[in-house]
Amino acid sequence: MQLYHARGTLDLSRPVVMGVLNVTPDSFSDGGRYLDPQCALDRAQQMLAEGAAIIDVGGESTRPGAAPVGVAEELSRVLPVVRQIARHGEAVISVDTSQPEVMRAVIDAGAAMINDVRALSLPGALQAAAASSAAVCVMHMQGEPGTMQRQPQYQDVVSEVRAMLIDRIRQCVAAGIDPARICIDPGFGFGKSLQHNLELLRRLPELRIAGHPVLVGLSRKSMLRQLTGREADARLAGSVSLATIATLQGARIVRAHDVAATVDALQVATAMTVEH
Ligand code: 7PM
Repeated sequence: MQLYHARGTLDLSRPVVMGVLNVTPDSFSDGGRYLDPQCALDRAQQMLAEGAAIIDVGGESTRPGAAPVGVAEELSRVLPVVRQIARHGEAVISVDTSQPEVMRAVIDAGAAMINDVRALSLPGALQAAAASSAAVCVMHMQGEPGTMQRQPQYQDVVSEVRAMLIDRIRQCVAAGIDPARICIDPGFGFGKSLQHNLELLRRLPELRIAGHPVLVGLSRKSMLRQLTGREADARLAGSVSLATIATLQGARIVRAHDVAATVDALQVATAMTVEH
């Protein structure tokens, strides 16, 4: 399996790690540390050395209850960082954004992929992605970041997430996005209770849609507080366990803060599933 992006193709015959680079002042796990482009570049290079295949740069905090960020503010955080990383070589850069203006600017600056937790639903977002050759990650979310965790409800979380993703893929393709550029994500923690998250993980194979790699983000998420009682800075073991499980369930891209440990886990899981 492969994913086409603006700078080439990503080989997904084995699962890969997408390293998280938060350039927000208030991000829950590494707040403010990588607002400076040089610090961000150092961190990106460290994650690449640890085996990350993609660097995911995010300038809008999607934390439940977070205040929305203006486009100008988001651009001023993200663009210098994308430029700096792109200038230094071959990293596959993904940008976590919902704003078409940000999409156009970062793709111009060298980003290869758009990771939109709103699944290209803002006006102009589908068109902005279609006008480029960037890969897109289409994620499921119920509600909006500010309120999504209040009372998430589903009849059948897996079939509802699957139906939404199929519908979104169709709209992406109708807008002119090559299907080979689209990956899908159930959106763990985005309008989901612990039971919903666990059911999605248990039934992840049912979410496979032919030709579209599955991306998962489980790293340090609050489901690990519910499962282990631990705060965000002590969820490494839980995160690595979830990454391993997701890989065994068919995920091809694993979004993670702790790249080295997650790469090891994926290598171990892959050794069992892929012939050596
Ligand atoms: C609070 C809640 C803070 C959630 C941070 C987060 C995903 C993502 C994020 C994901 C994709 C985090 C998240 N999560 N993009 N961006 N999939 N595609 O844990 O699950 O970093 S933000």
